[in-house]
Amino acid sequence: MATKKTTASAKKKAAPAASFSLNTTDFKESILKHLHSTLGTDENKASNRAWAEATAAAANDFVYERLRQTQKAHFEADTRAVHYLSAEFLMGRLLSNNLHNLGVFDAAADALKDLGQDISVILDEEPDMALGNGGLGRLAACFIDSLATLNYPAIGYGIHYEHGLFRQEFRDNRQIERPDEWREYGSPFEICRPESVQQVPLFGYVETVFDETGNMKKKWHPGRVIKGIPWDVPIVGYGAETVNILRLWESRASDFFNWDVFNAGGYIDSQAENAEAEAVSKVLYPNDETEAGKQLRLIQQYFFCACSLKDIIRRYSRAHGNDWSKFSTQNVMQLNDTHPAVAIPELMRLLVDEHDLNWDDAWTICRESFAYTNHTLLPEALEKWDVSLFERVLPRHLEIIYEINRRFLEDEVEVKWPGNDEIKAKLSIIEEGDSRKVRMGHLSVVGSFKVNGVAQIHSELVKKDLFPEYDALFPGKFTNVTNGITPRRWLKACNPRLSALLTEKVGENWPRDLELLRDIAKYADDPAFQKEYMDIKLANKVDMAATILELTGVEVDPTAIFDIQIKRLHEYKRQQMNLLHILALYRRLLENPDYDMNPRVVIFGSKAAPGYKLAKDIIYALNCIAEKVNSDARIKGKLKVVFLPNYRVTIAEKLIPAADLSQQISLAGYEASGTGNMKLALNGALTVGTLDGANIEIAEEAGEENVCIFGMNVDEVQALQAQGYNPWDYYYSNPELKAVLDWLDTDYFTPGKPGELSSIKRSLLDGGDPYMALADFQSYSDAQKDADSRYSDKAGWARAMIINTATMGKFNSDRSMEDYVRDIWKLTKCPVK
Ligand code: GPV
Repeated sequence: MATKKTTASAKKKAAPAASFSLNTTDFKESILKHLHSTLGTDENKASNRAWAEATAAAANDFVYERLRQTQKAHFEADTRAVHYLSAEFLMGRLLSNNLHNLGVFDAAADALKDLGQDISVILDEEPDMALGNGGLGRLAACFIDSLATLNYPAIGYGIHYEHGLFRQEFRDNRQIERPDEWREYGSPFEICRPESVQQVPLFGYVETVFDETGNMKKKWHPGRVIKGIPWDVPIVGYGAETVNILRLWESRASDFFNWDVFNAGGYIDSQAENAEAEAVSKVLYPNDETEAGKQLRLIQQYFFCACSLKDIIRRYSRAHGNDWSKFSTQNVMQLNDTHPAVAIPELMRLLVDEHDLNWDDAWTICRESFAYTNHTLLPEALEKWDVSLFERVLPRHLEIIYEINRRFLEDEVEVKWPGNDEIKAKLSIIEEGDSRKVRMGHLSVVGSFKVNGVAQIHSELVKKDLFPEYDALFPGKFTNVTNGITPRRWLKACNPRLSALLTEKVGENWPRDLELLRDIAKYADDPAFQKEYMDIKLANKVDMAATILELTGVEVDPTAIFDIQIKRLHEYKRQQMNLLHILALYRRLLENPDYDMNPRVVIFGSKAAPGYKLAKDIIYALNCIAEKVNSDARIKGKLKVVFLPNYRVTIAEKLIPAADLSQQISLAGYEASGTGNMKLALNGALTVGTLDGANIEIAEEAGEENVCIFGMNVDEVQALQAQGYNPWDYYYSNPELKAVLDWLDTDYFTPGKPGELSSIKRSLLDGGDPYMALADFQSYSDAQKDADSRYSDKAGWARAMIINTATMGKFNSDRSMEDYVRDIWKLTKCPVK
């Protein structure tokens, strides 16, 4: 990273975070003014919500001013910009983040205090903006934070879902889903921009026509048109020099289309049309890493891509008119996975059909403008659309895809591998077979100038296992950018105690330059510093224990090991292996109440996709096991199990600062990167992890001795798969493993209802254990034992935690952004004022 070599002392003298000042008195006046004139209430009767909105409005006075300055600077400089196209942005709460990035958090806290209000209570009013499922959506949120912080011209484009990820409740230990209502009464963090509405055509048919000069043209007669309404969420960079925007599209029925129906006497029908159009942005698909193949999802994807491209073109044309020669020097579009891949044929359609470019020129522009990030190798996540569905929804786009494919196979594949039909079938954007399909990953690779994976090992596997022929055909197209996280949200704001200590030691610039934290490594063996650091960890655990009690009624000991697995529920992430280990510990304690282990609280936070049966069974099992274990007096509180309901960004912000152990236990080769692993390590937790995704790089940075690595590596996994994996071998040869699996068939955890937990055992034995939990079980159990004995060595443990915090600089998402800028986007900074 560019700033790595800057000395700490130079950094300490750098300008403070805020580029303007706002003292407590000003802030107080501003909050009162907004309470009166924006909220129409007064301090004697204001609800917490009103206080929160008034505080947001006070902050917005600055945000909007910086936004205006930013837009002016970008327009005047006419700079190249990146457009981050993503179906998900998992923003979490915005007020606390904006106050931190504006540099006025303390002023706001003091102002509210003077007004008799507690800022933490006020901040708690805000619902999470959960317009994403998990890592992919949260990554997008971290990236736009970093882009604004680094003064890069960037826009995030996505969908303004009315309902974000469902709210999770437990009923009789089972997950039930309730609709998320993040903006039931509006949100103070978004601005509607009716002046930038876009029309989106859908369905219909394609007509071949000839223009005056006899040229053949294609004319799409859409069956419907819906409109996209943009909502802008200001993205405040740290220090608030740049304020970029996240532009989210809301769908509505198109006025003019509706009037026809209305005037024809179809008032009632027109209401049905409204509902259909509004359905497009109504709800986020809750399937993480599985493609559903549903029509509405394809329409969602096309909807936000079509709106975004027209928006980009409108902005471009304002400066460059009909001169398309600079389009790809002014614009780059990053595809966050294949969800926005339909933007490629849409840009072709706009250029060829609507702006009369010839195919070759249009294709050159496309291929110079798109870049694609792959986030998984899981086959069930690689999107494929039935040709018949595509044809119905987007008939012209299907034609364009066929033409892209025909030229690609004839001009590129045939030239490289003449007469090789097998390779052609493999590389074709169309999958042949009983039902023909459009392969969105193939389309993304063919239509982009760069393709990146999200951690070193993942990027290697993308080349080696997923797209080897493409890598041979397009040398240099494939690259890596390791993911990152914003240290503003994931350390400064969420862990104020540790942040204060770090600032005291290395100065106030670490939230920009996380490499500065390396400096604290020199205190790793200093008993006084160790005490300060561990006192903070304990205080965070005490807070967390209170939250656990409040949310679950379970009492936990803050001095116990807080062992945390927080992530979506997936077989490949292997929560079921953690479950087996809990049963093993419980069994050891029952057999020997003096079994030597530190008290441990195993904490889960996780949502299962509503249709993912086994994932929901695992949640159910963990809740049942928790009930039994937590109330079993025989084990004297040495083991507790907690499953926190409705895990989300806001819960993560409380849990991560309180973690001792970070469970990152995916089968090697399956977790593309992981980003929770980075957040937990930055906040001091030791990783119990496989050599998968970014765990490998975390271990490199922290040093092998400061993580607990276990299990098969990618090569060993692939070798075992090739040789033929038989989970029964492990069942019969490991008595403890057999005992805990058999336990699941009894009614021990579900009194009177034997067999209720059997699906987990079945999936691991009859089901073939596709993610090899049984093969890694013993090694996992050993690593957990190792972690336990290291926890007993207080000084050694403190040292390891400190080193973890000190060495996570690489995982600053600012570094990820600089990597993208250097290797892919080629942007230049545009300082504002
Ligand atoms: I594809 N990821 C996700 O959260 N949802 C998805 O639909 C897909 C990928 C995740 C990966 O699983 C993580 O390993 C990765 O860290 C994250 O994307 C961000 O790259």
